[in-house]
Amino acid sequence: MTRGQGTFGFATAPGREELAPGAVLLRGFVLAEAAALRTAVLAVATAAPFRHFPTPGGKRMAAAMTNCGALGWVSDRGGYRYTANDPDTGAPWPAMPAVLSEVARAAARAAGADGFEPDACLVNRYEPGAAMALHQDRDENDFAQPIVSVSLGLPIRFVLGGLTRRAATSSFRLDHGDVLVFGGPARLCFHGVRKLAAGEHAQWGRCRINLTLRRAR
Ligand code: MD3
Ligand code: FE
Repeated sequence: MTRGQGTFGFATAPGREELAPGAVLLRGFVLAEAAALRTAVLAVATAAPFRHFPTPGGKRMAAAMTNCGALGWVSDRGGYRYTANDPDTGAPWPAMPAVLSEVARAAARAAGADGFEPDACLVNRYEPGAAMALHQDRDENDFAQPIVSVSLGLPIRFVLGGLTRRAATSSFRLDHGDVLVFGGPARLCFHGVRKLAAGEHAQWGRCRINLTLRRAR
């Protein structure tokens, strides 16, 4: 993949928007890989099916989830953590398909973070009505590593806050093929997504998929 390069703090290349310092939106960055990404996600979900994890508070996550890579993010009554094995089957999470690690590396590089090698990919599937409340991603070991998020399927409203829960928020539409990179000062920003609106996507049908690629350890 040949992609433009940039630096956190460098705001105005075409297709590249800096939403906040360190938060870079690459619109349409994976449109050329959409079919390969769909094949990869379907293969992962065949080996490790989507499920709704219980939350520590005893509800269930609105998004259905699965993982691939050496580590997977899980939730249960005991809290949030990364595991090497699927808690439903005991099997290791499926290996990360090459297209996912390649897209993550290229997107991080385009945002100014060279050498990103994710070891965990959380796959979130939203159906109409599902949302994700404002939260921070802080279950990883090294907050100097960026996070890359890939949106596929139906569009959704993404909410980006600041470093405290009470800080002001802004919202942005995420479309099929968009990629976000969160690094530097944005790595610990609060974020979430509003309820998915009904719709039908030509490739994905009535859902939105989000791939969150992280370096967990
Ligand atoms: C900002 N997923 O899985 S993606 C998550 O659309 C998660 O499924 C949402 O938040 C989704 O944890 C939001 C955008 C995103 C992902 C990680 C971030 C935004 C972020 C990490 C730091 C700051
Ligand atoms: Fe998150």
